[in-house]
Amino acid sequence: MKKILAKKPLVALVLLLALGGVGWVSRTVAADDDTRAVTSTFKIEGMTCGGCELGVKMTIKKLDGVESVEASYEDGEAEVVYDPKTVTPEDIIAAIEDLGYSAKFELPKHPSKDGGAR
Ligand SMILES: [Cu+2]
Repeated sequence: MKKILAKKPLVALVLLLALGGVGWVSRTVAADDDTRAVTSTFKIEGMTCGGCELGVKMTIKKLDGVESVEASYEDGEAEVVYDPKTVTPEDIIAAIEDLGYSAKFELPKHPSKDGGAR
């Protein structure tokens, strides 16, 4: 009796992990299909130290649809990877301006090879 009880949760766990793995794979594939993350550079004026940089980074990262952010106060810019269907460059600029910096969207020099014309 004790043995069966001990075995069952293990089976359930293995099953759960297997199902979870399959779910994860299909979700990842689906995400590749219908989300197009883009990378944009924003020119930011007013950042003077690593604290500013961090503040900008954290603020942008909190926005829905933002995948990752790199900010540099020395370069006065932030590079943001985001899903344009969820968040727009305008939203990102507004968030930066809310912090008291001025920001503008820098048009990509090289249009992405797929979807550039859309
Ligand atoms: Cu600062």
